[in-house]
Amino acid sequence: MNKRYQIVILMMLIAVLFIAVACSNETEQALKDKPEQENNNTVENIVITGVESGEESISIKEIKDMEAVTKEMESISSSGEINNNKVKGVLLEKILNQHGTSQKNYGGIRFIAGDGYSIVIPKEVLQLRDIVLAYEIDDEELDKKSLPLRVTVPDERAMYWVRNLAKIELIEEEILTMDKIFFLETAIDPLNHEDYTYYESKDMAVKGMEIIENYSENKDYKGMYFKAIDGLEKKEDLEVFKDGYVKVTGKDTPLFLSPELPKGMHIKDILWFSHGNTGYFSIESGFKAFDKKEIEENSGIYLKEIIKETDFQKKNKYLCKASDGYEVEISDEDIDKGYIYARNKGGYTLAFEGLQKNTKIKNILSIESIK
Ligand SMILES: Nc1nc2c(c(=O)[nH]1)N[C@H]1C(S)=C(S)[C@@H](COP(=O)(O)O)O[C@H]1N2
Ligand SMILES: [Mo]
Repeated sequence: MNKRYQIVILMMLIAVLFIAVACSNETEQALKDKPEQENNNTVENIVITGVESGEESISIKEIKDMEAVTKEMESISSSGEINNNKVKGVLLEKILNQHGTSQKNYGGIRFIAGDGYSIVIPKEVLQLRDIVLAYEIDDEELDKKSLPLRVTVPDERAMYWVRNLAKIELIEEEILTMDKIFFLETAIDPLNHEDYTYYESKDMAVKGMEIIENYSENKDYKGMYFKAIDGLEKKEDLEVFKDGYVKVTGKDTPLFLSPELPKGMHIKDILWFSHGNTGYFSIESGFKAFDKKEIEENSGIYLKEIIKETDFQKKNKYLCKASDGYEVEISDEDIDKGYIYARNKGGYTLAFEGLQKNTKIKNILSIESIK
């Protein structure tokens, strides 16, 4: 072998070594779900933000000195089981009344636990339910994980029963109607995909921030809303979403999750979510949630089902855009003829039953209501 060949082979070996090292680094750095966090049992005061004075703090002792209530209540577990509990504690409403306000005044209230868990109780639940900050359940002191208080909400899902309560955020109501929908599969395609290790599987995920920065119209709008295929509804804070990921390959997708969040905050099998006036709809989830129909030799779902499901703002005209910039304007009369199907070659098409071929939009990215 001559010298030149030896040098070439040596360089190739170095390159292979370099790639191998880079790859192993990458797998090491790949996002991974952390085991459940320890709870923080040092909570002595509950902080309440969003009150007129800005922020208040109430000690656990003060809460225990208030008038107690005892209530029998049911909760619904994530698998649909009903649990019966006798809870003793103080009504949230009593505490809020002391600060000159009521749970009915808010668009939502976020309960934040010492262990990193948090959840927004939405307006509809606040209007309807007596929320008790409990320090005894079934005539017993709380278990260690729940101390010092557990939020209890009758006849609602256990996800609202926040253990280890540390902070309460009162959220002002802000209403925006959704008038633009992005189709998630097309929308995320050009975004940066990161490796995400989910249990035993190596999947891909897109950072929440990327989605918001690229598509949301009101980027600072605080509240997000999620709806899953099974009907689960959930509100989440913009910041929590931006720091998290949407897993787009493998099990339970689209799945909202983050290595920093307790598993109870993950949202599996998302059908759609909204951020202010901007919605994001998963076509693949739509295929599971709605009946697929044979339409013009394709198997798809009607756009009107998506519009109905998402409570999309109806106007006189709709602008439909493809990922390559192709646009079609559709009248309110024709919009119900729209249907979406997966192309054999990949990607999704929006077509209109009985309309001309040029209204067919390959790689459908978005639809918006216009005047
Ligand atoms: N602090 C804290 N509270 C929490 C959670 C959590 O991870 N941390 N998980 C929630 C979820 S998702 C559910 S379903 C219930 C589970 O309650 P259980 O263990 O009493 O069944 O607690 C809720 N409260
Ligand atoms: Mo849960």
